[in-house]
Amino acid sequence: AAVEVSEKDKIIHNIMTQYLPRDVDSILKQIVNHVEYTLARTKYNFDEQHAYQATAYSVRDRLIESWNDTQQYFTEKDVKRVYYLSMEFLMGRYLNNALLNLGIESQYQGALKKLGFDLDEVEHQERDPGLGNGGLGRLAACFMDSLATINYPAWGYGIRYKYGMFEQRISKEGYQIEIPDYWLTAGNPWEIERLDVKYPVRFYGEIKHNGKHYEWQGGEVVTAIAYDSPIPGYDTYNTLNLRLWSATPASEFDLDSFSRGDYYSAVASKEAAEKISSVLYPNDATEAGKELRLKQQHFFVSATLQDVVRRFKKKDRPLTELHTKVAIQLNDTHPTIGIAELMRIFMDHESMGWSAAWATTTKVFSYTNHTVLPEALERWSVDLVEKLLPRHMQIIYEINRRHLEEVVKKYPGDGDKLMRMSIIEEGFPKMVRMAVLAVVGSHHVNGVAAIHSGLVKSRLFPDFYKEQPDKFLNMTNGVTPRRWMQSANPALSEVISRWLETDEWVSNYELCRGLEQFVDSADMQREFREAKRTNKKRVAERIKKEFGVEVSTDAMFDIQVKRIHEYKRQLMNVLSIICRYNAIKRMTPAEKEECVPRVCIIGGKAAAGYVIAKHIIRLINGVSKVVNNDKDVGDLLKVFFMTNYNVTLAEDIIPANDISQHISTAGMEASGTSNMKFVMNGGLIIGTMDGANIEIREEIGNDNMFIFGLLEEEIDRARNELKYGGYQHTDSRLQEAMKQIEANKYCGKDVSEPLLKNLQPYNDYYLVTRDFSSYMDAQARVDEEYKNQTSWVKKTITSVARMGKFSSDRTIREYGEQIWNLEATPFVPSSVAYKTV
Ligand code: GPV
Repeated sequence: AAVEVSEKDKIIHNIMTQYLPRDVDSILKQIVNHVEYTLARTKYNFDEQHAYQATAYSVRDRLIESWNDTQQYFTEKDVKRVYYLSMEFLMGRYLNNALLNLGIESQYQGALKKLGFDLDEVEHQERDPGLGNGGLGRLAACFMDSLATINYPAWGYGIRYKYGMFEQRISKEGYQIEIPDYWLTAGNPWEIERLDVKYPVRFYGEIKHNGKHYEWQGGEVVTAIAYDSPIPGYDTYNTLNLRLWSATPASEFDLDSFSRGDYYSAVASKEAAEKISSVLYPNDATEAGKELRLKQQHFFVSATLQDVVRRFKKKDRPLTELHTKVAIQLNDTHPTIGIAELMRIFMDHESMGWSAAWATTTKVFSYTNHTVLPEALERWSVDLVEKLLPRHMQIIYEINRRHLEEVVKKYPGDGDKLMRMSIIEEGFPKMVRMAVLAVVGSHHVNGVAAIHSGLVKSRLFPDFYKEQPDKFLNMTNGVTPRRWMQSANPALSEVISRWLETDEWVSNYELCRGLEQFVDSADMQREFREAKRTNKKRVAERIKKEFGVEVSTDAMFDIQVKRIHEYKRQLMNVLSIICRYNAIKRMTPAEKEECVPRVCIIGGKAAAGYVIAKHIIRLINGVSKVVNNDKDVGDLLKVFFMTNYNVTLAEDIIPANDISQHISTAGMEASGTSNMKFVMNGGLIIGTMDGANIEIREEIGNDNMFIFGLLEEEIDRARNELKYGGYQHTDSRLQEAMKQIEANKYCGKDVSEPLLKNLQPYNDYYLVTRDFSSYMDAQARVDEEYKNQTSWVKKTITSVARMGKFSSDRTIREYGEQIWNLEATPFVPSSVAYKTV
């Protein structure tokens, strides 16, 4: 379609026809310009932090060019867009990712070198924005990278928390300490503040009927302000947007309180508005149930939907067609209030009737479930929802009434079914089940790995599955090879590209299958091992610096990094480490000669209020201290708790893994995503038949994994056996370890008592004692196989070659085709309105 070109457009085009040039000297000039004009520093004397900021601004300039063109192009083509709504985006650092995606890393390296800086060091100046807890937030970030790379029209929407995930420190005694993460201290060069993009969001108040429709009035109003970050794709000009909302006082004034002469308290009450976007709830897979959390949810969802509807209405057409241009993905139930909010907008603002509003709403939303743990399923008390969002409560009741009416029609007299399928849980207090609302209001519901999607159908929503089997899908998670291989592991990436004679695998992972034909090549084996050694050396240096302990790169690097949670069973890992320690203490010199040295690395944060998880951290630190200082052990075993695990630390240590642990009780880890990253980086997995481990095994083969433990279908029975006394472990190694803990060898009884209590048969919900022997057997196989370094490296090569399924590009294509109905839309300059390359 031809685009009209105005005189003004022509004038602007004539003076700004060129994109920012990409040669070293131009880039150098752009950086120095930002030092002087943006940072207002002298260009003759600036430090690394300012070099970082100026570099970031210069990269941002480029992204703004492509961002503007991409968005204008999408609008011109009137494409359908997906909006990914997530309370968490764990983006990690931007700079290196942007340079690699734009393909200008070496030019920036050159420019900075001329200025006397090392790009690597400059990149290390960037703060890691921790706007998420763990897997769910990082998945959203990988998805944004793939959406951009595949050229899908998409936006991310979330919250711009002032305080992200807390910084973790460890006290002298080995306890976790939480420090607030004020990540904006030095500003954020990647965001663009849009003071003109703002929406009012209301809370509390009352409902009036004006004869035509309901109106929500009074209460409190805050303003949501947009902060945009451009998201570049790899090897494409397309640039997407991540829009995060920040809360500010509403501009409308409550004249009453001012005229009452209550000036100071009126101002103070305005200040309270900012609390809404001030802090990320640091809970992983447990539900907090706090009023402020529901406020956060409605705040970002309401602003987002107003923004989406405004964009749709720019073209003159009925809102009943919204679903033809808009798909909204709910990242877990956190944004589910949006289903009621869109209904409210349709009916109360746009005068739509219920049926039309509901038909459209259910064609717009789809919902991803990320856990079957009952304690993580969000439920809000009816009282709270009624108070905070009175109109939404009315609408939810009406959604439920109509929904249950259908159920009654089909199953007259089946009260149990009605109770199970109701959005409202009857009880004291009455609760709104957000997951049921999400299922009822969505056209598709998906789990995040095959086993998990099965459990979503069979355990969480069996009644719904029976009625609408096609509504339920599996979308196995994936991770982006750009950040997790190309950027995090340049050593291995270089080897892969050289053997494949292309670096196209970075956006087409399946090409890595081509590595398999060389698996017997001694050269390739050597190069894989050299890359591994490079990565282990870097981590060894980090350990030396942080702990003052030397570790050998010949040792097996064994890593478990993830949020600390009982179901992830870090406790089982540390118990096996204690057993390993005891075994080493008993070894003869000849046996020691045969023993494979291990460096055990554990990392992760415990939610501040999760007492047992914090005890586990304390135990790990206690074991670390005893083992690392025991002269008898020497190099054979070293144990480190890596503090403050985050995306940046993950990028550093994952490439160094020989083996990684994904050992959740079967059925409890929905997918896991680090399991994928570890294998892509040339390591093997010891793990249970849980989450995506199962599909990884399917892809890379049973010989390339160390699988152990009960299967999901065996768990209920085993739990009952433990609980009612039919089973008691007899593993003498475990008995010895537990005795030592009981004798407070590793930590005080404040920690050892509650931990041991949890391991008693009637309390061992996570089946640590039940899976223990099988786990130890698997560990023995790991030791044995590691002795044959040739066969080991061959396993890692084969595994890297076969991991294509777990690229988030594959995942996002499946969402695009099966749920969102999107078309890839690469930018094509189609009119004079765009600049020329
Ligand atoms: I629900 N997950 C998370 O990180 N936070 C949450 O609040 C919830 C789930 C995780 C699951 O625990 C992982 O198994 C999964 O891989 C990840 O979400 C992404 O789907």
